[in-house]
Amino acid sequence: MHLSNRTTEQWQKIDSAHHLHPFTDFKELINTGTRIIISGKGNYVTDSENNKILDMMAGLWCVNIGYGRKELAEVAFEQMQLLPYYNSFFKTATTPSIELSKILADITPEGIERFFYGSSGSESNDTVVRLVRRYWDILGKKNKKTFISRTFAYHGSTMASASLGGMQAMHNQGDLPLPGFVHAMPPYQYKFGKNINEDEFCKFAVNEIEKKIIEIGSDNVAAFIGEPIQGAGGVIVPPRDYWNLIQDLCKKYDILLCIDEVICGFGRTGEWFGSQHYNIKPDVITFAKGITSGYLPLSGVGIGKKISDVVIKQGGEFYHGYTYSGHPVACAVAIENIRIIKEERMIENTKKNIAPYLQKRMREFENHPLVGEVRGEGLLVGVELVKNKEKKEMFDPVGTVGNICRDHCMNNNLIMRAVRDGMMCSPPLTITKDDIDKCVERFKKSLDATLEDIKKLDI
Ligand code: PXG
Repeated sequence: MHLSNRTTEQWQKIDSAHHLHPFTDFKELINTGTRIIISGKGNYVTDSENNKILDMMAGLWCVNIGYGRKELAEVAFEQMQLLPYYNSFFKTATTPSIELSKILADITPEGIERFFYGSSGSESNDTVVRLVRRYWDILGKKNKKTFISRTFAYHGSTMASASLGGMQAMHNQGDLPLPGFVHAMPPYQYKFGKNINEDEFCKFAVNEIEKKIIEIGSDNVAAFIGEPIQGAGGVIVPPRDYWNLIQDLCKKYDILLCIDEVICGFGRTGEWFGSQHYNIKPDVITFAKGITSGYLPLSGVGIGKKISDVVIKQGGEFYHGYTYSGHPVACAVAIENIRIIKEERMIENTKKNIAPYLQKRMREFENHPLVGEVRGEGLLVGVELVKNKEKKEMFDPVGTVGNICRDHCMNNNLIMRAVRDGMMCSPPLTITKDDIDKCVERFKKSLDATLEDIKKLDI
């Protein structure tokens, strides 16, 4: 393979001299060096030392059909030869973006029928903010500007999408959130609802949102935005009724419901979209990641009649768009990716076979002395590591134990993601029962090693 003729050490040296990594402590990384990933096949990636690593994170929650599917490379190759790029700004369009829009109208939640493309979830969430504000503006409700989101939400890294997100550490850098973005409590029962049952917690969590609406005044609130299951925030699974009640709240106060499907979309919950898993009908959705299984960057916003009736009928230009909106190669890859998901019945298989097996096997860890809770739906799992199981006491300072465990997993050729002191899985939809068994075995070893470290280091 071209370019792979350097040693690991050489790669690391060049990397630390010239490459700044996202969400990384630059100084620390220069000291520790990176692991160089060379290739991928199925549910595994291989590094420059020839370790074959089980990728239980599907890259970054995105490689839904697994690595190494030649069909995607082939359609990209064909489309690049036919037409590598053309824009859709000035009364032109390319065929893959048209075809993809039709396909998406069929599989997205009921009522969603028109799509505006970008190249990342962050960009598309910026589109959501601009589109939703324009909607209220056209309707003459010029004060309806504020977005309500939740703590630990992740909606991206641009100024607006990081403002939508509820990550304190991100807000601390760069004077965020921008005005017009507020956050309420997420449905994270292990942390915020320790001594109440699920129904009581559900009412409490929804009430916190309603209080926020009332505090700001519904005349000033444009939309509520949320991930069906919060991913990067730690696989926060809401109580079963939560989303129905939030949908009711949005109707009651005339607020748009925006659902960020960037992680939950394209099969992760065992339905095409998380909104279908929770049986809600959002006004706006955002998607990215799984639409191309990460093979090429592509994202989008989907809207239904309620919004398009206003923004289309009104006329006048929407002054917003990206060079790569509707990129023909990315759209061609998305079409092929969706075809494969359908043809190989990956979503049905996730729902009926693989997700129940993953959930069952991972819940075995509830008996481990380090584990406070195992939660998840579909192919999303979060394992909360805690200082004291009985008292539901979390580690302080937060994050050290999670990172120790993540490193043990990696040394055991298992990729899981640490969020604070929780360990997350979000594997490809192609994950097999055999691979899940391997994951459980390697994760057990890693957890035991973490427990030993905690004792030694007196954390
Ligand atoms: N919304 C959600 C729900 C996401 O998970 C984005 C928007 C932004 O997408 P882009 O394509 O701009 O990255 C995401 C992205 C992590 C991690 O550490 C998760 C994401 C991105 C980076 C890191 O778990 N999710």
